[in-house]
Parts: sequence; C-alpha cells; structure tokens
Amino acid sequence: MSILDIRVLGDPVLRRPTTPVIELTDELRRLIANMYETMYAAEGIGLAAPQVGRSDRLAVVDVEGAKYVLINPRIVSTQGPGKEIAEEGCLSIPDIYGDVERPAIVTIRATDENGNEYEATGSELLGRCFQHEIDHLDGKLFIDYLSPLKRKAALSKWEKAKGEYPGSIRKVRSEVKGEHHHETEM
Ligand code: K1U
Ligand code: ZN
Repeated sequence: MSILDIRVLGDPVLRRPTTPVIELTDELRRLIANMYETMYAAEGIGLAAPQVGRSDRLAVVDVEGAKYVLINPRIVSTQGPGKEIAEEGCLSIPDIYGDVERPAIVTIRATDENGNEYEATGSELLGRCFQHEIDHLDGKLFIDYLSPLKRKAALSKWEKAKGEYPGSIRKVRSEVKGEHHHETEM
C-alpha cells in the first residue's frame, strides 16, 4: 500500500465532475486501499478520489470507526428538523476552516468494495462527512457554501499558504516510525 499525494485548491481535478465506476477492478481495489492509507496518514475522516487526482465517483469514510467505501454514492433523502451549522475543514485546503450549514441527517445509497449496494443513514459528523465527500465527487468544496465575506477571508488566507504546495500537491508523511515509503509505487 502507499500514501498518495493530495491535490490542493487550485488543481483543476478538484472542480471536475467524476465518472461513475462501472467495474470494480483490482486497480480500483488498490486505489481504495491507498486512499484509506492516505486518509489515515493525513488524519482525515474522509477522502474522495479527486483529492488524489482521480475522476472516479468514489470516496472513503471513517468516522469514529464507522468505515464506508462510497462507490457511485448519491443522497436519497435528508431528514430531521432541519439544517445544522458546524465547522468543516478539507484535506485539500489545509488549515482553512469555516462554518457550513447542511441537512442534519442524510440517507445515502452506494456500492461497497464487494460490489454490494447498500443504504446508510448518517447524522452529526457522519452525515456531514457523507455530504462533504459526495460534494467532492460533484466538484464542490466547503468554501463554496461560505458567505461572500467569509469566503473572501478564507481565500486570502489560502493565497498566503498555497506556496507551501508547489504544483498544487500536498505530500503526506507516514506517522509510522522507521517505515520507508515508495511514494510513486501503486
Ligand atoms: O474530504 C476531506 O477533505 C476530508 C475532511 C472531511 C470532513 C471534514 C469536516 C467535516 C466533514 C468532513 C476531513 O477529514 S478534515 C479533517 C478532520 O479530520 C476532521 C474534521 C472534523 C472533525 C474531525 C476531524
Ligand atoms: Zn474535503
């Protein structure tokens, strides 16, 4: 398994719509395993394919041990008394945070890594993570939801920080001591 480079704001792949997965190939299974490894190394709770430079309609999630592989996911319904506001970040916009209002509870339908279709309902952080990842698959980022003023502030902070990511690439290091990674290996 390997840790993949994370694409950051400015890389057009983050704005490109994704293509549905038609066949679960070994190559895609390897991609899923590598996305999990990358997400854990970056200390995230989710990761979508465009964030590692791929336009496949696929994401992985691990919220407090609740793991989901989201292949061709879609939101089938939103429930609850209404919307909730909470702070979000994004592995593709490091160190930038903002309050985002979203439906409190969502039900999604997706295919898992074994090709089985499933439905899952998420509230709180899990529901928010499902929505954040599905947004990535539609080329949407959390900053798109900020008020014009807060978005402007976030973007000006990013203008100063983005120099740390030449080529819009964020290198993630493994936390495991003594481990040697071959970054280009798949
Ligand atoms: O897709 C991503 O960029 C991953 C992102 C997902 C996400 C963050 C916040 C709300 C919903 C979804 C992250 O994992 S950001 C960093 C993070 O690990 C985190 C954020 C909030 C709570 C706990 C952890
Ligand atoms: Zn994100």
